[in-house]
Amino acid sequence: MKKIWAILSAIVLISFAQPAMAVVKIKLGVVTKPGSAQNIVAEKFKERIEQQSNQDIQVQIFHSNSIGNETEILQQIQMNTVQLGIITGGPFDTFDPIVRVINYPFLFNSNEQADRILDGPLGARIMQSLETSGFKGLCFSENGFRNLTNSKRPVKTPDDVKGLKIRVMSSALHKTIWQTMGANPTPMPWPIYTELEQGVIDGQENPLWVMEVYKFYEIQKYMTLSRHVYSPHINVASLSWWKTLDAKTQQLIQKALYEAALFQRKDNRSKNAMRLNLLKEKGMLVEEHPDIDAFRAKVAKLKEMDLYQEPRVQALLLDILNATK
Ligand code: EAX
Repeated sequence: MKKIWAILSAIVLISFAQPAMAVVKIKLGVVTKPGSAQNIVAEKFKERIEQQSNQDIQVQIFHSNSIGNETEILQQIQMNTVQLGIITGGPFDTFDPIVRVINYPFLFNSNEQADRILDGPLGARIMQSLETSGFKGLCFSENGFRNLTNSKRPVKTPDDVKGLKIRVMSSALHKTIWQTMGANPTPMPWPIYTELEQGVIDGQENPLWVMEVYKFYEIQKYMTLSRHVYSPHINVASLSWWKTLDAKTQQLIQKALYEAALFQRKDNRSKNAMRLNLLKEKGMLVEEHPDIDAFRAKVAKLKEMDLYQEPRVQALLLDILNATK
């Protein structure tokens, strides 16, 4: 009996001496499905943070539209009913016009350039600005360079785009880009397979992984390697939630998410050549050398448009254009 008491009091003492840290539970939202660029970041982050925090931080991933489209996920992050999101740049447009700067057409011409700008002080200005809308910007991962596909005809020059019904992300900028190119754009949230299949829209634009993972080769005959927009994910936390975390927890999360982003960018880029081959094997006809100068000329006037007239937005655009000359 004595022995039992001794053991019990030892247990009580130990548990008082080392109060268990309250477990931090994170709901993380992505709109796309497992195997997608966003999910690769989310899964890598979950694996790292749970391991690095000895399970004191736990992540539940909501994917495949289970908690809504990207705009709806962002609204839930603002309200702190969801804590983290790996979200494509486009739908941030209506929350803060500054993100239009990184979706500017033909802004970056290489992955290295995108990394240098986004990971540096210019990218930090975007993250800083997002706080005004209730987001804590943590880091960028990537969807990648976007390419046009359609079911109607080969596209090599802007003339070929005329009148094509193109689905674009929920973004005033993306809509304007395609209007300026001469197409007939319709903003529509993800996913869009059914609309393409039924011919409600003729085409869409996305990085190569999307055509593979979502099997767009089944319903889109033509692809143009237009690389017209580099499409980052902006990885954000709910600002009101973030402020409740202690500094150590914040650092752990920030570090694990950045590691996951670096892992995913590398992974995504390493697969592009293989994907291009696969899409051709599946029967897509690929225009590999479109007249980029002609497309670029069409959208040159965008920076003078209302979309960019807010002084801080205009200033950042000019700074990034200078830094990427
Ligand atoms: O990642 O809506 C879009 O076109 C996005 O690129 C989508 O989330 C696929």
